[in-house]
Amino acid sequence: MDVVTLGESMATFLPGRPGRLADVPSFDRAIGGAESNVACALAAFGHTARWVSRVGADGFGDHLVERIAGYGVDVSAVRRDPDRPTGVYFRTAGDRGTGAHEVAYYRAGSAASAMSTRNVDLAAVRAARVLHLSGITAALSDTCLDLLRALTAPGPDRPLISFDVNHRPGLWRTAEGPRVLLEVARHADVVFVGEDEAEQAWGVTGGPEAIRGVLPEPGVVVVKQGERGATAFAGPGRSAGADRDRATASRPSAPPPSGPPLTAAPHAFEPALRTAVVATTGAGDAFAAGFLSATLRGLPLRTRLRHGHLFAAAALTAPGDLAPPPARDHADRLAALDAG
Ligand code: KDG
Repeated sequence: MDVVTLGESMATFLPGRPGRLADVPSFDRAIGGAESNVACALAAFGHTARWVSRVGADGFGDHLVERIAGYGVDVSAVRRDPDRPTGVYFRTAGDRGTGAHEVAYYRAGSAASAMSTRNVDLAAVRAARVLHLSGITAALSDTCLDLLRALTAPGPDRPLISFDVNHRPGLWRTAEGPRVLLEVARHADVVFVGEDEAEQAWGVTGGPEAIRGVLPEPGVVVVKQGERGATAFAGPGRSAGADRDRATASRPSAPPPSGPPLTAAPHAFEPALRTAVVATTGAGDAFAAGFLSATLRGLPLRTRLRHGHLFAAAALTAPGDLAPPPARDHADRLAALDAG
């Protein structure tokens, strides 16, 4: 597998019209889940991707597994829980970053929230060049947090760990969330975090450099700066330069890394693309997928950011979380264009 992702997915109900949850009369069923979103985008782009999770033995569980498999994602390690339901959530149309955004989760006690080191196939999770995780899992339950800690612990069979902070204040049952997210992020090799998210969670206000300052260990830190763009730092973290080598190793069909070594580009900024935004939810997952795809292909840091933006632009123009990324040859041509 190129990539394995692990996390909860939910039946997602998208509003039929703008307005408060209290006023919206009808919703369309879709699928949501940060980690399965990443797997779907990568599989749609031609990578091998597996999503690992637990869902209920119910219709929404069937729907999630069938839809995610429909993107070409391997779902063979998804387990059904006969006693716990599949999680569900409703959201409004407003932007996540604004006060107009409302989310109603019905996921406490869900099948995925009971994930643990004992009921998840750890070998299937680790059998990848990249394992993508997110801070949402840390918030679901103590057993999920233990699982996350086990997967991010140093070890000989550890794949490259990608971690999207995904701070969801509404999910945390304690005030420990920000501290736990920082702890887990420090154990990862590639970290994605929003500039606004870092301020909200950790009180870091000094921009990308200051965020890198609180996350010196990961080989790569990507700071997403909303519609302005994104900044990536590579090295001198714990795995400087090693991320690309580990991610591209043992892939017979992968072209040899063609860009300069990461240490030649210790950081890079790329502006975001201008798009007619329909809904921002899922754009961060798409960005992570694009960046990871380019990492797997051994592309230089700036090109990774460009692929992140290209994938995100596709998701931004769809009402749900997911939109297929551009075809690979098209994305490569677009990523090679110089702005201006
Ligand atoms: O990134 C999109 C996700 O936030 C959405 O699909 C729902 O996974 C989700 C969550 O837990 O918020």
